[in-house]
Amino acid sequence: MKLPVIAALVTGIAMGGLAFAQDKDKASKKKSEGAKTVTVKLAQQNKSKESGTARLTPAGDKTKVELNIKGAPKGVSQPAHIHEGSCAKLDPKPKYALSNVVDGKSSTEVPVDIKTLMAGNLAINVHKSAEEAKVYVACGDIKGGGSAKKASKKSEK
Ligand SMILES: [Cu+2]
Repeated sequence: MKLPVIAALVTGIAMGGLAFAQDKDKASKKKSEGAKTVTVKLAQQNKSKESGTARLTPAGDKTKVELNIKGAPKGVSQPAHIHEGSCAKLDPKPKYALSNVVDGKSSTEVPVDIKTLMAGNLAINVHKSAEEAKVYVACGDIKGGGSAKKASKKSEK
């Protein structure tokens, strides 16, 4: 006669745990709401013929930054950063370091949420090489790159 009671109790605990898990799931979803993936266009600089995109994907209080550069020289490691300022007027001191672009690709998780990135006066740039870091080859202002229209530019790859 005791068994059904225990069974009910166990089920209750299990369901309680499930509900808790779902709540947690909802909470984390809510947190990232309104913070969607943003694509920033990177334009060539100094006639580099290198251009492409930076995709910013929210990852909680961090942001994944993926660079895709067309026309990047093969096998060359190109430094990339997020700087304060705009491409027209860049603070030469990097604000956040990104992984070097190699063969046109770079992926980094920066320790700042996407809203902060979008709200800041920031730009993403790529340098020619470690030796010629002073030469900028591509740049994009994060601000203004966040329009929904730009996200539909998938044809570029
Ligand atoms: Cu830089």
